[in-house]
Amino acid sequence: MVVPRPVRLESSGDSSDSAPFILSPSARISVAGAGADAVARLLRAELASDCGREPVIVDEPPAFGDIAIVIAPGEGPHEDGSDSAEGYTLEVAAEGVRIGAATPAGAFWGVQTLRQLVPASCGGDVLTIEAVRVHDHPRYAYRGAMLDVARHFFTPAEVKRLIDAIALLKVNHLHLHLTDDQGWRIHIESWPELTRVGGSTGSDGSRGGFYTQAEFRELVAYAAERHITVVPELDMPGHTNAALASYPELNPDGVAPALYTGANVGFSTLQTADATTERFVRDVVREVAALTPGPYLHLGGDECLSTTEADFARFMRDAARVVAENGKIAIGWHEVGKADGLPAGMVGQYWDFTTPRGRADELALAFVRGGGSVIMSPSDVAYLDIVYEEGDPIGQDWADGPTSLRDAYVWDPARIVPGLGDAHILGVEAPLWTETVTSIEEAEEMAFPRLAAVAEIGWSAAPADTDPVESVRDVTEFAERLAKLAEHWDAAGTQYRRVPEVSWPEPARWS
Ligand code: TNX
Repeated sequence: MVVPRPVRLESSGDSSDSAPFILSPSARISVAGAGADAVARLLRAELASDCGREPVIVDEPPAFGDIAIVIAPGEGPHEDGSDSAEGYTLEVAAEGVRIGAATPAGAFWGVQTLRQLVPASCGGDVLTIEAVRVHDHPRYAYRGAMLDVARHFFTPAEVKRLIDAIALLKVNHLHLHLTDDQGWRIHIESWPELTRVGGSTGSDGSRGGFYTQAEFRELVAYAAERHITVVPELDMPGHTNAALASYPELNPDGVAPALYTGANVGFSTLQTADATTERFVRDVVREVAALTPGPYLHLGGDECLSTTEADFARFMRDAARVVAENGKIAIGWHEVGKADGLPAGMVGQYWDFTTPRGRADELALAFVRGGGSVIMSPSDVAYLDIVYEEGDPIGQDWADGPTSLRDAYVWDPARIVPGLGDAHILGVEAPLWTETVTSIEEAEEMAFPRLAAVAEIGWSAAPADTDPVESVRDVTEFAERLAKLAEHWDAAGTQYRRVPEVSWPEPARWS
């Protein structure tokens, strides 16, 4: 009963060693190997907040009834004889619980599986976990969620709450869309007006806000502790009205426009082929790269309807080279595939439909020809801001909406762009745009349960070549696992949409 579905989960329920594990008050967490202690501390914090238990952590071999976390080469699950970087094994038996992994990330994902196996109502005296054996590793290295903090701003505390919720689903990248027409959300020391002016408001005149560099570093560190890499996006040369309103010299006509709080796209552009703009790009990329330990920096490049094709191509090539000079791998929305001379290894993010329209397929493949790879975010199934049902008050419907749980679950990343298979797909990402999403509770309700569907597509086994996608994605079976997961969401206060495909747990009532 785990989401994403593990590669192998055997219930030991019918065998002789079927007795469940009982977490006694004297149980300890035994750690071995570099990084095991940090994972154990997170497990203890989770057991404390989920179940009111705080086992001691010991650096000695496990005794009967302990939870062991062992990190060492060869401890991961073996596929084709190699340790998988994020894989883990988990055994739950009467004698104890044992998580084995070759890396701390693997052990952390093992802990997330264990959390889901612990009954959500674990606050009582006896905590029992059914006996199982799990052998698990991800399909893709990149499993992402995106939060648009530019249209509506979300505080660091709110983003942390989302980080906790996505970690449970083994999502390992959080893409923050930091800049757009409606707001600039990351402080840049060398261009302070970007946040003073450009960060002062948001969509529909909502509260503005921005992250100081210290806050941003702290957010990145919080995510990193949970084995989640933050991917910062500075969207350019379009989607830049907030920057243009802050500095007149970035504008093609040299005049700063008013701040923008509407929901149109495609109307703004930086002045390209210009020394001031070039200095701006170098400065913002340098400062954000310095704040980012992760390998990626996203440059946007979508919907540049006010930039000529030639200016767009030259601008994206030059900006992507600046990212590479700063030691980061550039990511761009798939339109950036129009540019020649991109740095080798640049990553494209595909956001057209599951049936590619126009040149979207060709533009995605351009990144592969350049030695890079592609993140799949097909908007008709993976966009979390699309309405669940016709008439929903929150969300948009332009991407072939509504998008039901079934739509979000029954598709495969390797069956979208002909010629783009798993060898060149870095992973999947579900973006949440926030033109109409005004609070973190609303954001969660748009994200869950559909993000769980995309997380499973990113982690769990692929359908065999000749099999239909449904062979590994049975909505009815997924719905049963979601109903269990929702008990954990309820316990954590995570909001989710009670879509009709799932028999959700009874809402908690006042007694
Ligand atoms: C398209 S997808 C956009 C965003 C909007 C979103 C709304 C993409 C790369 N750009 O600017 O917020 O649609 O669904």
